[in-house]
Amino acid sequence: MIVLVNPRATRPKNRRLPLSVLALGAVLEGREEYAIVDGNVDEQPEKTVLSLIDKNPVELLGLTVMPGPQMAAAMEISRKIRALRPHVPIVWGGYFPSIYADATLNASYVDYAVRGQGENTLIELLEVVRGVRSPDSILGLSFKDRTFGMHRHNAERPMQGPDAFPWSPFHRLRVEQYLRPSFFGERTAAHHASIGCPFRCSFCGVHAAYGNRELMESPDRTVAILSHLKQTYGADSVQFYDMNFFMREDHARELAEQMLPLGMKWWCEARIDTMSRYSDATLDLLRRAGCKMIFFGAESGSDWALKEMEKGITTEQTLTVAERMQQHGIIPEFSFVIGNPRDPERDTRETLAFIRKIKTLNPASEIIMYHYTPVPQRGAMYGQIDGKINFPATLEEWATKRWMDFTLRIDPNTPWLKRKTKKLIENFETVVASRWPTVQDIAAPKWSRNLLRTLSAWRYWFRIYAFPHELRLAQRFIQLRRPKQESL
Ligand code: B12
Repeated sequence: MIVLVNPRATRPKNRRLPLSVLALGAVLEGREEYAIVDGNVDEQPEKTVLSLIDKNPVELLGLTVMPGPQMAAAMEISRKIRALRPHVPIVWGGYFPSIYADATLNASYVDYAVRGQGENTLIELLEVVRGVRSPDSILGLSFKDRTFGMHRHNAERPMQGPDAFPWSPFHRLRVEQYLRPSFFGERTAAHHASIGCPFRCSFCGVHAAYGNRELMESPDRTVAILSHLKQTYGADSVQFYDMNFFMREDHARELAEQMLPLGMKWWCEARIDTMSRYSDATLDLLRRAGCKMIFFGAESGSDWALKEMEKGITTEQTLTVAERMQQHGIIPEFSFVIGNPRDPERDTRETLAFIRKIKTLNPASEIIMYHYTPVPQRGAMYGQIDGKINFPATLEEWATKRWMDFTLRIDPNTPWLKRKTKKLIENFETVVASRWPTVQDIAAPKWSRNLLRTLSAWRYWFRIYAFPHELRLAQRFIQLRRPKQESL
């Protein structure tokens, strides 16, 4: 038997369909005995894993691991199982081991790290644990070479499109537990309708894990899966967790036309340059097909900073998109990563002014603000890392508060970002989030929104952001939801 674990990554009320373990289950279904343990549902996943090991001949324990709290939860489970049942090989896959393979293998309780797309790597790894194949022939695998006392990182595995793999085995889960109320509907599902992203933004983990190609699921299959989720489990809305949902306009139109009869509301992630070029007719079709909100990485209000990050968009395009989304009745959610190392003060100043401009053009725009943090694979290119940031070499160090804050982009502790600038970004964020409380907080009553709006109006008007204690207190009292902190 193979046990697949999704370590705890969210509070129960924010849990989503665990797409990573579902994707792996899809290729095991019908050919291997396997079980899924979801730490977002199961309060004692270690206990469940132990009992599975004691009742079955478990050949491999696989954990999916994202940077952040999920990594800490994965450490706990792996450490305990290694101590109590040392005969079970342990493999980590997902974004953390894909980006930080060496730190992963430095742990005595992890034997293999799978980088990038994992379905075929997992199948081939089973031959290794069964002793019929050597690990060095498996693409996308990193492992410990005990003879030479070193880590081996095999070549990348070329990516395959979603259509190359079977559907997720939804019947293995109590899907109803994952369909939570959201701004988009009463029972919101999650789906991935493509894989990869052709762009190379310097702060994003996607190209580090997946390279820079994108392959789309066929619209027929996307719609068939969504219809199944609707008919079998009552899903009425969906969040598309693609790395980059829209590519070709003809594909987007075909998908939207097929989604129209489903009557589902949806959220997705898209690029500003792509959407700035879509025709009015396409944007209108997307709204009619149920698209309610699109997440955009706007990243900065400075064109020089966008160039530095190799983002491939301009501030002009962001403003165009803000306006066009308003014309077409779709809410844009703009995310920023502020404090570019080249000139963090200037980037901050210009970006805050830019956010005000967006809000003037389209007040419905949702704003999410992070501090800029590079991923090691790309940051080194800019000299941002060498001698300035030493990424942890162990999981234990990654789990410390300093690095957890870095991962969550709460406090990156980057040498180039002055405390004063960091404070300014945070204070501004508090004022903006009070002036325009997110529409995604479906629990916040109308009076609380009005209270926050009134309290913050003078600060926004006079641009006085310092010491917004009264707003922080009010936000805590109201427990305003922050979309960027869903995992906490
Ligand atoms: C959904 C999602 C979330 C959800 C829930 C995730 C969950 N597991 O429950 C929530 C909102 C909680 C979340 C939170 C965060 N997220 Co997130 N999230 C995503 C998102 C949009 C999709 C992930 C997904 O489900 N993919 C679908 C599956 C099928 O793909 P996959 O996970 O890559 O799995 C494949 C392979 O990796 C591999 N594989 C995976 N696991 C395993 C296990 C084994 C054993 C094997 C063999 C193979 C294997 O095989 C799978 C199939 O091919 C990605 C961006 C993206 N589109 O990929 C960001 C992303 C993973 N998140 C990211 C980040 C940074 C975070 C946060 C730290 C952000 C924050 N500031 O709060 C938090 C921390 C989470 C935590 N608690 O630890 C980054 C990670 C990279 C980085 N820069 O560090 C990403 C890449 C976004 C980005 N572009 O930067 N996230």
